[in-house]
Amino acid sequence: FPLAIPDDPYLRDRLVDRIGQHWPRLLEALRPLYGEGDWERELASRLLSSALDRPADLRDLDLVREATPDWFQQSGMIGYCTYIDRFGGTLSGTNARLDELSRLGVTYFHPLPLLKPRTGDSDGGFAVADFRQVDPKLGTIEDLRRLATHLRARGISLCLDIVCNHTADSHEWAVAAKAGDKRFRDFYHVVEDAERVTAIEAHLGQVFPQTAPGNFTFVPEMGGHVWTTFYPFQWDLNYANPAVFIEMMDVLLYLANQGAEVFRLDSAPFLWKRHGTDCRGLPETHQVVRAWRAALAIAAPAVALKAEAIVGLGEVLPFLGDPDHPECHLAYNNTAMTALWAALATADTRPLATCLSQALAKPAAAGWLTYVRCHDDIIWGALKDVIPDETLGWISDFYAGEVSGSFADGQAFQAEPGAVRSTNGMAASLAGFRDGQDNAAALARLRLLYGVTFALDGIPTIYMGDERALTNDPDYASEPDHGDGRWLHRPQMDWTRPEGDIHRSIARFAFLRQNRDCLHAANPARPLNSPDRSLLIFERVGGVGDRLVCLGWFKEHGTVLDLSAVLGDGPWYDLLEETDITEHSVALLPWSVRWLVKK
Ligand code: OTU
Repeated sequence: FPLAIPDDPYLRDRLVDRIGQHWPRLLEALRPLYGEGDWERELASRLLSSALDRPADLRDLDLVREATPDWFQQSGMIGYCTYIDRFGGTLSGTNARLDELSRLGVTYFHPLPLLKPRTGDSDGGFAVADFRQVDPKLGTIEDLRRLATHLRARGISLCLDIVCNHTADSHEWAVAAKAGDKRFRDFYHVVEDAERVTAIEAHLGQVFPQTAPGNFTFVPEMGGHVWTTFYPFQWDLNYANPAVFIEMMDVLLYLANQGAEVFRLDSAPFLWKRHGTDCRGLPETHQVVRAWRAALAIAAPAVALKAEAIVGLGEVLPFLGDPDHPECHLAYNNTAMTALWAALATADTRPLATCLSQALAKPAAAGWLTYVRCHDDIIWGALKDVIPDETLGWISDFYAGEVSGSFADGQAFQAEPGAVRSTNGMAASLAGFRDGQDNAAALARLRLLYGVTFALDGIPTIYMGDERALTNDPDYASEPDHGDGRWLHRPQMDWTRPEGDIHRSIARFAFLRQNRDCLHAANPARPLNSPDRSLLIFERVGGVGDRLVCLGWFKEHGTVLDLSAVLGDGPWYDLLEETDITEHSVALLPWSVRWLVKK
């Protein structure tokens, strides 16, 4: 370690050990990228000052987490995700709504981006103008600290987005770069030659081909084309510059010291660029993530990293690293989510079972975040290895309501030419819920998706409003800067909407997870041989003989199936219905879920 460690009792007791363990890992990850150099002293100095600034209560949390490294794998972990303005209006307004979270058993709260965004369109806050200030419309950094403290007092961990791939074009680094500051120009990728841009583009995909075509934006002040994978106002950071790594590490540590306990690494696959490749999930990207993990293990070990990589499982798994090279603690199990919707449209659960089997490849110490919906579109391409393109195209049409007999009330979103259009819409709407109609079937479908998700291994995360079957926002485009079709499923929370059965069901799923050994993430969901393609069966088996079998029936007609071959000896007890099953045969209502345990 290149610096003397100040004589401080906390540092002496804890930090020396942590540095001894993790500093070599940090260098091992970064030296292949940056060589040996002055950046090492700068990195060490930022780490030390963040460690010194860490508030006493968070230092205590560090100790607790070091003693319980499986904290995010525990069965009682339940998530909730929302935009602050849609949910509580402001950060202090959100404080007043925390009982709503506790009633659902929530222990992990992910408010979508809340740092100071650029003015005008900010891609829902994913174009950050200042990583150390809160959006003034939502509150102040003190309000954020207060919210984190209140959440922690309830046993709820705060998850914040780290928009690490890009900054807003109005971030001070971008402003300095535009003013001609060479140091900050190197924070971004600028390509002067238009032909070179074309050559690089030939290897790249497009995320928003209609609303933000291409991956470069010509910026006259920069005298060239700035790399902008997403919107033109989101400038990709240049991680080949060690100063960028250090600044973003400092942002992580700063926000950790405000009380964040999980970081969602937004757009993680895109961090490193190498001309002539598709620039997604390059090995150097993984080195960067590994280095952040080591830095946190030194200065804020209570904090977990979550990869936001909404791609095929083969590209997601590397973000969880391996025991010798840990990366993120958590990743979204997006293939399971996507396959769940595919099963609902096709009544065929086999691709979902395949995705669950493949997800067993996750390292034991890592965890999934499982979910039914989020603030983004459902990207069908993530299933290209398990479902043929033609069927994926049909499913996309199905959710856009373009297939006869479809129950869904969603919309298709942009895709590259020839690719399957993704899907927008609130979960309730995609399940067919329409206000003022008989919604029994739609509610059964929504409950089925949540019931399966809550039985999987991972942190099941509720997307705001799903607990009240909140539907699409049909007028989304009338709000300024909300032209992007994803605003269809980012409505205002309607607190007057009756809670009803779906709220009761989700709260019950959450309650039943508490302290149930077999639902700890160390016990993954293993699909069992199903006698019918519309039936998903998987088991969770705990160390003390505790076993839960989840049945998901994805068909509009009920059935009775002899499951003795799969279930083994009875009698069984249905935890959700609180009924005994003494026969070999199990009855399944249309679109239903059952959680069985041995009586
Ligand atoms: C993320 O999503 C966010 O979730 C989006 O809301 C942002 O617009 C975007 O980053 C830019 O900050 O492509 O369709 O594999 O799937 O990063 C959403 C990762 C996205 C990408 C993901 C991106």
